[in-house]
Amino acid sequence: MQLSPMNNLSNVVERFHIQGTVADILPLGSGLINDTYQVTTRESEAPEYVLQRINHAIFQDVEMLQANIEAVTRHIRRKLAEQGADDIDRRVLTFIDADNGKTYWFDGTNYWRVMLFIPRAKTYETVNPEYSYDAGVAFGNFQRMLADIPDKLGETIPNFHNMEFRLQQLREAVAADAAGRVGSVQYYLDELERRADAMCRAERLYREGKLPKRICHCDTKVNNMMFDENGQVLCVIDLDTVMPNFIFSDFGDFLRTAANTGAEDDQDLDHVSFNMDIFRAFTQGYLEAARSFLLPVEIEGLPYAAALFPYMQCVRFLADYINGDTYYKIQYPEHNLVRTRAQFKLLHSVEAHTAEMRAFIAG
Ligand code: GN1
Ligand code: MG
Repeated sequence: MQLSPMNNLSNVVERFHIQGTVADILPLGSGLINDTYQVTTRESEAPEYVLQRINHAIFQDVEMLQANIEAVTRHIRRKLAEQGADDIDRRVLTFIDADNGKTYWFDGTNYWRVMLFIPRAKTYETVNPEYSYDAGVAFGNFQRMLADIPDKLGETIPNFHNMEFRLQQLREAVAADAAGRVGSVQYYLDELERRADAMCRAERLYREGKLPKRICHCDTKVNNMMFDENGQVLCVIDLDTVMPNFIFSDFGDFLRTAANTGAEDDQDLDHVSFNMDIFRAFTQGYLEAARSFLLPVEIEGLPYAAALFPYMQCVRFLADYINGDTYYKIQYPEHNLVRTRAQFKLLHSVEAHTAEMRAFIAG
């Protein structure tokens, strides 16, 4: 990434209409795309903030990105107010205006945004079944609240969770072999191709008019949910990818991260497996919140969704490895290959539980 002309982060924050004066700016979180910082303020009565550099190579239409996020947070805020919810500033993100009257600032090189830091809240990389149940309810409610959003949301990353498109990208990566790595990953390529048809089922059902798109979060990693000091879900964060999609996205991506007994990039594959207790708890919560608006084809497709997301992530990590690591942040040279292996192991474990998942859903 190029150095910014306003490399001094506090100069960036000063472009936004924050209360108080900046004390410190520290790295925050573990996202693979944007750069995130916590901004503390000197005055005890002033709130703290989150500063983010938007990854503009990935989110190319920042105007659309922020318009989506503003529409979503506005709508959720209104729903919460109608429900008489308290503590609304901790239940939905609040974006701060910049000098240009927008919720982002372009410094000539980078795009930035600032939001309120949610105090006394936590994210987790792993959760127990009780938290998973709550997360299921929360993501179900998130989709339900957004079902009647009046604004038309754009696709901030076109074809983001389109499996056919992701496979095409992998095949293009293989054909180009830019980093000379294809020879060493043939086993994974074969295994992925063997499942390709089955995994593109959602796109086929959509073309046949049988499967709808709804407003989804599309990045329901377990660490994108905030919990309060009592373990209650406060809100869903990381709204960059909120867009119309199949509900499979939100269901599948949560389980990909939360039901994995290992890490997304675990080097020890013995750690990685699919935890059915988390599956059952999350599914129960999700269906309690979402059953009223889901179609049978969506409910029946939930076990497929549980497999689709480790599969899709495998395809995306492997394509990035083959391309020479141009998309995801990596910490060491083989990181994307390690991620691919771990996601593939998870996929295997999900596949072994297909019948059990179906039985649970048929209930
Ligand atoms: C990225 O930014 P982060 O870490 O929440 C990615 C997701 C992947 C995830 C894999 C815009 O999410 O789609 O599932 O990494 N976001 C984008 O960990 O590509
Ligand atoms: Mg995130």
